Amino acid sequence: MSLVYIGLGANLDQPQQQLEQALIELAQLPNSTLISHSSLYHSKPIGPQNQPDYINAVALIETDLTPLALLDTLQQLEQDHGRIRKRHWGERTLDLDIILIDDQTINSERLTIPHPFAQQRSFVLIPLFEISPQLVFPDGTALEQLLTELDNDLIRIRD
Ligand code: A4P
Ligand code: MG
Repeated sequence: MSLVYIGLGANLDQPQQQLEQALIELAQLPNSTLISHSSLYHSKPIGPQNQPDYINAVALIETDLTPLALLDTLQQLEQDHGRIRKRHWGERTLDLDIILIDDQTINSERLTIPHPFAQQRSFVLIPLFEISPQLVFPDGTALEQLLTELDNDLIRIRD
């Protein structure tokens, strides 16, 4: 059994509804339980600026799936949301990133855990702080410390 934080993002095709639906689907993942999730947040795009603003959130699940089985399942969910991968860091109907798996570090061809950019991204860290303020990354960095170094440029839209 692993505790897994999942970052959700969307900026196309009614992104708020995409995320609300994705949270329902995460609650129905096989061999898994949805423990909690953050509010939804508006955020400015990181990467190419000529794309719509994002809606972001973070969810915490408990799962018996292996990391790669979980990745497969999440990628299938992205496909079900009609995701077309247009460009790196570009627009998408649903992006599901695995942020953390327990205190594991994974560097394989398909999976990097912790997610390589999580520690720099307010759209990950702020929702994460909402559900797990005491969280410490596997390298010993406290989430609370990261947030003191970061602008809070997110707007919370819903509980
Ligand atoms: N992969 C490796 N590690 C992971 C992981 N921890 N979780 C591999 C999920 N996938 C992981 O991902 C490409 C490959 O990464 C997968 O096949 C998997 O094997 P992708 O999401 O399909 O590729 P991408 O479109 O290039 O996106 P990438 O690199 O994942 O971009 P990000 O980091 O997801 O960023 N701005 C705001 N405000 N909010 C956002 O949510 N998101 C992005 C996308 C850019 N700007 C944003 C946001
Ligand atoms: Mg991704």
